[in-house]
Amino acid sequence: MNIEEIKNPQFLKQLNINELEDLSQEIRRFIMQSVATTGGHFSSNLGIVELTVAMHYVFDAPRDKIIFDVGHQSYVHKILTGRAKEFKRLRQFGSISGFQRRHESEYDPWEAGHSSTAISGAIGIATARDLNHDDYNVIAVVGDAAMMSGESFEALNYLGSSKHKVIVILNDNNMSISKNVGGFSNMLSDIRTSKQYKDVKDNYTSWMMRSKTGQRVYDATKKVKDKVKERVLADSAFAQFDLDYIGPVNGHDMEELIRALETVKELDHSVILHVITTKGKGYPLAEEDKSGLYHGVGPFDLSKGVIKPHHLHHQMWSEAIANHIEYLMHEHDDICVITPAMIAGSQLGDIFKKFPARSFDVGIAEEHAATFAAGLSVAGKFPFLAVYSSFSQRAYDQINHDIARMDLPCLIGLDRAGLVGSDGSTHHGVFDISYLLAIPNVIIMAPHNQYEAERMINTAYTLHDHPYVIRYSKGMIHKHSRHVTNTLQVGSWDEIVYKKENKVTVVVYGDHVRMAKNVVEQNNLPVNVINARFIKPMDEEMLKEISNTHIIVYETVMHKGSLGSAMALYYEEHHRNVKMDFMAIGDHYVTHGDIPTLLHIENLSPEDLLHKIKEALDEERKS
Ligand SMILES: Cc1ncc(C[n+]2csc(CCOP(=O)(O)OP(=O)(O)O)c2C)c(N)n1
Repeated sequence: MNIEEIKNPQFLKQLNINELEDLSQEIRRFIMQSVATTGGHFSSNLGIVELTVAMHYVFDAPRDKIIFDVGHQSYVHKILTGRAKEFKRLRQFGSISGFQRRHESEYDPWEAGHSSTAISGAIGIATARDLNHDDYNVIAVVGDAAMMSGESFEALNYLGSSKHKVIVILNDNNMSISKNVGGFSNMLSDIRTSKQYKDVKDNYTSWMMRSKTGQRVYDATKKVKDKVKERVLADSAFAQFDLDYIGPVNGHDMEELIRALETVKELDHSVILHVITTKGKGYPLAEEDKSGLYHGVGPFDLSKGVIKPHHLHHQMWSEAIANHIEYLMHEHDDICVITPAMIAGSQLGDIFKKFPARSFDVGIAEEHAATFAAGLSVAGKFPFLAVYSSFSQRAYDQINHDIARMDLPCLIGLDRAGLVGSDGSTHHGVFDISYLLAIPNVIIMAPHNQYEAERMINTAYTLHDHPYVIRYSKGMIHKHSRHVTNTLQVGSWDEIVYKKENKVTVVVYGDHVRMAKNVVEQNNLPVNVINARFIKPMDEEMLKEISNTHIIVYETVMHKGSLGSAMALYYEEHHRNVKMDFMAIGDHYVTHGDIPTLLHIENLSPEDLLHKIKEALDEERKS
């Protein structure tokens, strides 16, 4: 069958088990080929093919609401709901997102990108359904790692006492991006492997082979369920939440899946259906991957597999930061490293190998990660918490209430700061400056190259006086093998290009320093470029010095609460009448697309900066 011709999932109802299995294989091949061409989430989608086909066979979307937690594993769902043609431009500007999006399809009842919201959202929808006297199913599909995050637990706790039915499908592949961690994960492993479970499962499966839907199914299910509860799950988390549990079932066995889904559909109350899948199913390299290499991929050759690019002279920002932290860890045994489930993305693999006792992957648990860091700091350690800027939003209260309020020495590395491209609105790191500027005690830094980053890290460690935040982008920077050991004056800005007679000044930080310098130098413009490497505190001497020039503040963060807005407030408070232009993101969410396209859409491209500078120069010439 031509996968691109699929309009909606209705046709599935006419297929028999063999045909559903064949279709699953075709969809799997389609995903492999198209994601290897465009890049995107690879292994999670290969693992969920049969489960998604079976869900659309048993349920009636869009009437029944299927919510994928995070949404990165919704490709099969997108294909079955008429979006296969769009996969050629997956995650590109103007095309389909890599996550569920309500405006994209009536089959997407929910949106996410950050994890562990599906069960809460599903409970809300189910509650509204019942208040409206409607009758449809609400299904939340949640990965085993997303299930362990706090919001999922809060939702499960609530669901256990709610009368509004939600079907929670636990898609358990024993993997987060890399290996899943934690006690709950161990509990799931026990269920998967225990002999006891196997006995129960055998009974359960053989029962299911005979089952019919309706009251008989319910009664029988209840018996099995009670048996499962009694024999295996007496101590399990789900029983403690007072929730029904069925499974585990083999997530690659179509017949078993359909019977299990028909069973949970017939129940009159909420249930957890535990489905075991293999992440990367069908592509051996992805099946074996434990590091997360195949979780999200760029374009790659299927016949060769993903080859990690080795750049001699360049490196990712995350790599530069991790390398220097590792360098310091050799010297200082009080430095500890924490990541909420992002070892691979934050390039912490080497640190975890070399310093296992001082490296902590806490799972998808940003709130816990921040308060855990606070605890380490209180007891005399120096924590480095590496967290993606957008995911750090989860830990706002912990950074504020636990770290900053106690003014605890630590370093928070905000990775993927600024626009991130194809992951889109949920993932752009554009809010951190706005939310951090309001918090007392926090020093906010944005380096423009490796040496500056190292000096910032040294400063935070040497001074040991406050929480420091260092924000860096998804981009690449020049690589130096030598490390620097000196520090910076906190709050000092740097004159990259400066002449007293210049009437226009561009204030910029991070990656954009180089861009602004290039724009000014390549066009021979009489314009200052200031590297505002400390967003907080600002360099007041420099603020005074440039206050008689026309200032352009260029940032790729939300304008409200930006450095530009802090500067404007400073000048206002000091009664200085300064001409200022602001280049930043307006009051809207930025969509997905490659970064140059997004910069263009947001009027933040180098050409836009050049245009703004020329306007300012014209204005100054005239005045
Ligand atoms: C709050 C938050 N933190 C981190 C991430 C990054 N992230 C995306 S998917 C993922 C792993 C999800 O694992 P799991 O839920 O088991 O689903 P799987 O991909 O294995 O199917 C992580 C950590 C995120 N999306 N949201």
